[in-house]
Amino acid sequence: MISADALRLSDATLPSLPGAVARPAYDRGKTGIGIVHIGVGAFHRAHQAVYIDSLLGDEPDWAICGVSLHSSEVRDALRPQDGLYTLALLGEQPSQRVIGSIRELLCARDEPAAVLARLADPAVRLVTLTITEKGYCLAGDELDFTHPEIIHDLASPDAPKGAIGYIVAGLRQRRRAGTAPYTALSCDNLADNGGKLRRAVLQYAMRVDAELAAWIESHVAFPRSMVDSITPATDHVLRERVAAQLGCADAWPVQREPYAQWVVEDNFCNGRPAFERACVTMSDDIAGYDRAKLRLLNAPHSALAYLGSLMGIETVAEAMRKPALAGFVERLMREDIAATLDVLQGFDPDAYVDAILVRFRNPDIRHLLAQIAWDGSQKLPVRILGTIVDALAAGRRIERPCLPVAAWMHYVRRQASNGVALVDPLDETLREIGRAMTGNAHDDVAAFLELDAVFASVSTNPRFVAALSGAYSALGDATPAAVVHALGNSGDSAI
Ligand code: CS2
Repeated sequence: MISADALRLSDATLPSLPGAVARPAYDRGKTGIGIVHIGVGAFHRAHQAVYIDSLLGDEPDWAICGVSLHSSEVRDALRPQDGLYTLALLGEQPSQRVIGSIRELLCARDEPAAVLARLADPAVRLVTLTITEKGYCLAGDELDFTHPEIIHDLASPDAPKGAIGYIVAGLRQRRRAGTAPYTALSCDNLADNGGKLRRAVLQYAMRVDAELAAWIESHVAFPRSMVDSITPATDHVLRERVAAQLGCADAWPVQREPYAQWVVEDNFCNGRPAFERACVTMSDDIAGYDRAKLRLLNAPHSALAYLGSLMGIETVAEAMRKPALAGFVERLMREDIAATLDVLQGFDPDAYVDAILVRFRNPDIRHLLAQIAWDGSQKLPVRILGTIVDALAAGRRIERPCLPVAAWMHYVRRQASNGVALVDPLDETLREIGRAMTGNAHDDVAAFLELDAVFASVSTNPRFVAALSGAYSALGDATPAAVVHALGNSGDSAI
C-alpha cells in the first residue's frame, strides 16, 4: 500500500527520485504553454504528451495545457503534482519516465473562463484533441444537430460544454481580437479525423455566425493524424509499482507498450513544433496510414473484445493464447482486411500484421477486453464496416468480418440480460434492444439494423443482411463452446 503520508511526485520531489527513473531534461520553469489539449486521458498522457516532452528542451514554447471537458479527476490528481506523472513502458525491460510537458490542468466544467482564456491566448498556436469517436457528435460524417451537447452549445456559444463548441468559441474570440487562429489537430482513431473535425467545426460555426465560418474555412488548418500505442487503463497494480519505484506517490501514472507511432499531416496554420525531432512521421498522405491502422489493429482488437468476452476471456494476451481466436483474427487480418487496403509506398501488409500480432501477444500487458469493448456503436463503423463495404463492392466474401459484428450483438444481449450497464453513447437504446432479443436471427438482426448511426452504410444490402444473420446464428447460444465452433467454421462457406 502507498502510505498516506508518502511523499508526492512534484517539481520539489523530482530531484530526489532514484536515478533509474528518467525525468525531464529541461527546465520546466522556462517552458511556455503553446498547446491546449482537450481530453487529457491516459492515451494523451502516454502518447502525444511524451513526444512533446522529448521536444521541450529545444522548443520550450510548446508545453501543454491539458483540459478535461467534464470530469475533474485528472486535474485533481495531477495539479498537486505540478502536472507531473509517470509513464511506465511495459515489456521485457520495463522502464519509468516522469513526463513534464503538461504545465497546466483545467476542468472546463468547473473553470470555463480559464479554458476560454487559454484558447484566446496568442501564445497558444495548436489545439489538439483525444475525445474519442463520440466526442465529435457526428451522425455519419455530418455534425449531429440533434445531439444534446450541440443543441446546448448552439444556444449559448460563448459558454459551451463540448469540444466542437470550445474550438469554435476560441476561434471566435481570436477573430474578434485580431489574433491569428490556432491549428486544430485531431488525434482520435477515426478515418480522416482532420476532415471530420473540420466539417463538424464548419457546420457548427455556420449556425453561430456565417462570417466566422468563412474565416475558419479560409484560415484554420485541420491536419489529419494517425496515432498508435496500446495503452491499458491505469490500475492499482500500476499505482503500487510506480510508488515503489519512485519512492513517492503518483496519483495517476499511465502505462503503455514500448511501441508508439504518430503520423501527422504537415498542414499547420500558425507554426508547429519540430515534430520530426521526436520521431513523429510528417506526411502528406495520412489516408493510407489511418486506414491500415484502424482496419488491421483496431478491428481485430474489437473482434477479440467481443468474441473473447463471450468466451469468458479477460485480456488481449490471454485471447491470443486461444488458438481458435488467434487463428481467426489472423485470417481476418491477412485474408479479409489486407485485401481492402490501398498499397502505400513501402508498406508491407504482412510485416505490419506480424508486428501487430506480436504486440497483441505481449505477456507484460494486461489490456482488458472490457476496455476495448466500450463504445461499440461508435467503433464498429469506423473499424470494420468499411472493410465489409469494400468487400461487398469488390464481390468478395464478407462472412468472416461479419462474425465480430454478430458477436457484438450477442454481447449486447448478454450484458442486458445480466443487468450489466454498457459503456456506450447508445447505452439506453442498446439495453432496450438487448432485452427484447430472443435469439431469433431474423428479428434480432433487424432490430440492430435500425441503428442508422451504426449500420446506415450497409443495412439495406441483402448480402450483408444474410451474412450477418448467418454469423449471428453461427454463434448459437454464444457459450464459449459455441463461439469456438463458429470461429473454426468461419470462412468455410461462401456467402
Ligand atoms: C483499442 C485502442 O480501446 C480500443 O478500442 O482498440 O485504444 C488501441 O489500443 C489503440 O488505438 C492502439 O493504438
